[in-house]
Amino acid sequence: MNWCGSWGARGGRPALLTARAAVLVAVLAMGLAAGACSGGDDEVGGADTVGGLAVSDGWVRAAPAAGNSAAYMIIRNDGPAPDRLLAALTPAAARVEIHRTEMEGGVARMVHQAEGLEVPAGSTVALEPGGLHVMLMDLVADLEDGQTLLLTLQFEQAGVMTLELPVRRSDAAYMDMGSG
Ligand SMILES: [Cu+2]
Repeated sequence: MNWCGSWGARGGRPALLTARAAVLVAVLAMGLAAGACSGGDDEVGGADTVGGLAVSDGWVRAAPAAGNSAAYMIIRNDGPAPDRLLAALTPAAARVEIHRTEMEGGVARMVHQAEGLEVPAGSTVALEPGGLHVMLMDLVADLEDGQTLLLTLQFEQAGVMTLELPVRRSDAAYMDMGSG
């Protein structure tokens, strides 16, 4: 049993109201401590895994300090039950939300996915430019091409997974930045 993945089960459904801030701090601390988990035993075929979930092809858009950025990845649920990405956090940004970019009358609009992001059993959910993304707001430092960013994902069933994502320059992701 891998304690990285077992945290979610012990904590139940943690990211709720009054306990939310404290839990997120705990998740961050655990996520950082668990950094080795994502690159060690849990890495299978280039994907990071926790429970029945596998995350691959992750990257983050380069952006300047105090600005916004977005993280992208492929989440695959090989388990028998649906799961849900509830929250994410990184030491590199003051605030992190799950967003979906939608086109409305030719204008890109970002919609906060307050209920999180469902990953149905036996399916793959793609976070990619112009669609779903993990929004990183108020960056505490420049995110430069070639750097690595730690991103902790909190799933309802599978628990917590910390990814090391490469930072890349990209023009394709501009509509996910919320810059008018
Ligand atoms: Cu966004």
